[in-house]
Amino acid sequence: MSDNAGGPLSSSSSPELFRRYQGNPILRPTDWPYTVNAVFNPGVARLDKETILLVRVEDRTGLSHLCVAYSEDGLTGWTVDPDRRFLPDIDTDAERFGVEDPRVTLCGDEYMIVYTGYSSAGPLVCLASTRDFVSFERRGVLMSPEDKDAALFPTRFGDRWALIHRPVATEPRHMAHIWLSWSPDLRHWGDPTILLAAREGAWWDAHKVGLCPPPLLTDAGWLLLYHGVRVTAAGSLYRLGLALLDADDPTKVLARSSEWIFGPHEPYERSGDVSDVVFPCGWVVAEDGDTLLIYYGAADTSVCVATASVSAILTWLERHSS
Ligand code: BMA
Repeated sequence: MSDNAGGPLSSSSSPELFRRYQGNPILRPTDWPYTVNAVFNPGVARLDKETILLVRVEDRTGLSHLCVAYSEDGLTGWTVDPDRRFLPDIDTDAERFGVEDPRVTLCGDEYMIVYTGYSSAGPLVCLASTRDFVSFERRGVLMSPEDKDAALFPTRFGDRWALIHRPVATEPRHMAHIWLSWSPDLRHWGDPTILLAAREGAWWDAHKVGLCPPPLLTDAGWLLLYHGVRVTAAGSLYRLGLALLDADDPTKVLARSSEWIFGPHEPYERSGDVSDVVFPCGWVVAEDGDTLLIYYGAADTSVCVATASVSAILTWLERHSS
């Protein structure tokens, strides 16, 4: 399977946008100081000149928790810190089967971590906050099941917070679209609208779409990276596409890529606990203001990173929007 398949018109586009780091995977289960099954889908933040990954760790019960790994340059020299962990509160139903896939947004001086709680009724959206990734404050359940792939914008719009999330509809055919909801206080959510609908038929993002990292403000608007799932005879294929929202009114979709721009290709993405999955939950912009480092889970097994140029992405999106 290739991430650059497509007609001649697309040959100059997708492959160059995201570049895999040659040292991938940057973190594997064997890097953990305790027994784990898989490490993947990390959220990311910058704190005190360090890149902090909040890695989803699936242990050998099958349940997941979150654990910090940090590095100075965001690529090499990772230290796994078992003293900085966010463990599921198994006494609450919301996190009964673990916590998964964190997306971290810096809101003022607090990091807001929107994560999936795996409840007895299925996945739901939870919020916790931290200033240091040592102590965490749980701020409650934001969306009831089934809902996941959620993240906050870093700023309010007027006097309301906005959350991107992904509920699953029962009709038609369990389609899963990306939605936007609003809140005055980060507790009570309403005014939901569909932001990006899953496409249909043979499209790469037919059936299911979900937000990847939190929205990133650029000169052209809010940049979104999202995953699209196509169900094939061999299983689900997770690939990535781009969209752009209006800077002042994020309900307005200015652009959406027609092609996927990144997909499973390397052996560590094609084979693992769940094959053919690339699943980013976080990105950071480097000091040059243009280089993006995108952190993703590969095949639900290891942590990888790819780089891209924000300006190149925006130029490409202008030409390849449907
Ligand atoms: C999604 C999420 C991710 C996972 C992906 C592929 O639904 O649960 O955590 O990486 O499936 O298995």
